[in-house]
Amino acid sequence: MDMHKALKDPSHNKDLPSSAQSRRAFGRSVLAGAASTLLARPLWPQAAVKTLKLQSATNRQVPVDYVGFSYETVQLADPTFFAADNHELVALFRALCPQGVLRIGGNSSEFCWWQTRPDQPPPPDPSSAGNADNWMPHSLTSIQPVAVDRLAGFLDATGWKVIYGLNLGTGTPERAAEESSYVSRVLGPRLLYFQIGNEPEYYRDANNGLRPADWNFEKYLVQWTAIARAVIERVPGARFGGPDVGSDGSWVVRFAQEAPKLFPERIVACTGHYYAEGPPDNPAVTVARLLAPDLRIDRGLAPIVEAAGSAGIHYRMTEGNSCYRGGKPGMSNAFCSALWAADYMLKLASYGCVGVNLHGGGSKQIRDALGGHLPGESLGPTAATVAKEGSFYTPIAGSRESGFKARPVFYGMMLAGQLSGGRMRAVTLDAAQAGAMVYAADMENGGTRIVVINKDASSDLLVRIQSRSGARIWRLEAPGLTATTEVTLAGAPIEAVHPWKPRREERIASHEGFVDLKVSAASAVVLFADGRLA
Ligand code: BDP
Repeated sequence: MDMHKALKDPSHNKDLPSSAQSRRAFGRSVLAGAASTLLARPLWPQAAVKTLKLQSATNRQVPVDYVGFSYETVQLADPTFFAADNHELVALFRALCPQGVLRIGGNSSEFCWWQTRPDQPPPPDPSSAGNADNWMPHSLTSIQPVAVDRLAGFLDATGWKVIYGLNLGTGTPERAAEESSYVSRVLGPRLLYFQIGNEPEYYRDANNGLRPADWNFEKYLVQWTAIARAVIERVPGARFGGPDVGSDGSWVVRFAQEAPKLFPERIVACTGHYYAEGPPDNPAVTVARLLAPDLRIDRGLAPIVEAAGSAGIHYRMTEGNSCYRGGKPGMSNAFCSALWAADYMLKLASYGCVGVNLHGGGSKQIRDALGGHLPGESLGPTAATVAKEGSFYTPIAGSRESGFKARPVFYGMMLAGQLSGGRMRAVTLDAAQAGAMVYAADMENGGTRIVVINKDASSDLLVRIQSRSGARIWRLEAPGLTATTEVTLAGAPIEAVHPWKPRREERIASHEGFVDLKVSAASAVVLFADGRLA
């Protein structure tokens, strides 16, 4: 797999959905209730209806902590951010998931240093300082123990756990040992595992420069091992994930094969990142491409999940989003990113990935992580206003002062999260329709849940599901693919100040052994069947 790289090549071309498809005119809004369902059936032109086919359950269990966020380590420089009394942020984390995973890392993890005493001198300036062509942070930031104390409270308040990134790029085994010892003591069971280094295969790239041009996996593993050993000396129970690559799947496979032999029982996950598109200032990065089929996942993920499985460990996509280099205004912060995220997260679950973290945070933190660059800022008249609230791709925008809000992509994550805790079932439609994606899972309580995503902005999607009993549905809707406001899930916005609950939960009755569902153009649905579907 070479996911991120393929994206970084602007010539990469995907098949675009046939947006020219004519929009089917339906005389009225159907399926608002059982009665209208019965009446609606005859209005549907038979040829347009797709029958959904469910196969038996797979062995892909979607963990309850499947969904999560990824933040820059530099976010810890403000100890009031991940803090129990940051109530709005706590509320939004809890709204997404009662037990999610926060991953802390990113480029800035390579430029943060652990400061235990106020008089402790900082390490020397990094070589990136003052080099405008370098896309890594240009200065070092100290992280104080108080940030980890507060993080513990934040994790208690949210019910979340953390994957904690240590510095390989500019760090030392001694500082990593100090930091990990404190982090592990204070976080205890809230700490899932450490990672060491962020996207290490890029260190040799000219715009990164953390290591010379002869940097390779062998050299990486030697340096990784030196830090892991130092950590284990201070934290006897330490666990690790890695290599947290940007894109190079061959590093993941080698890590899965070699690291567990060096440290038996201590390596719990293989990890990597995935950005659907980028950079934002490339005109080829468009909404249409974001929503087009993305074969890199289909081609790339299976061998990695398999390599992890052979090593007895899991694969987690610890970082990613719709567009690298901070996201693209009008796309990453718009409703299309919600439909993308729901599809992306569930597709990964269907391949046996155990979790997905979407990256975000403030514009300042992401700009600093990118060497002072945030290319989306100069794109279009509203970009600067959007950036004031947060990076373009962040699922949660805002600040303690101004309040926090869920961006559209958050809604897509929340929709995907409805299958957490379930066992995936293979599911298909009997005839293809551009932009139509379906996922299903059997839940422990006996019901089956189905997510239907219609990424096509010009055609409604009509789906027929075999079911003798009825179902409830929640719709994920917005005024259009590029809408940045008025996004709702089950008729309700997700707000930091009120706990989210469904406002419009539609019921569909079964009619002659089938449930019929209309998924409007550019929208998605989660269907909760009353029982387990055959
Ligand atoms: C990833 C880095 C992260 C950046 C992100 C981006 O890990 O720190 O913020 O790319 O490009 O490669 O937006």
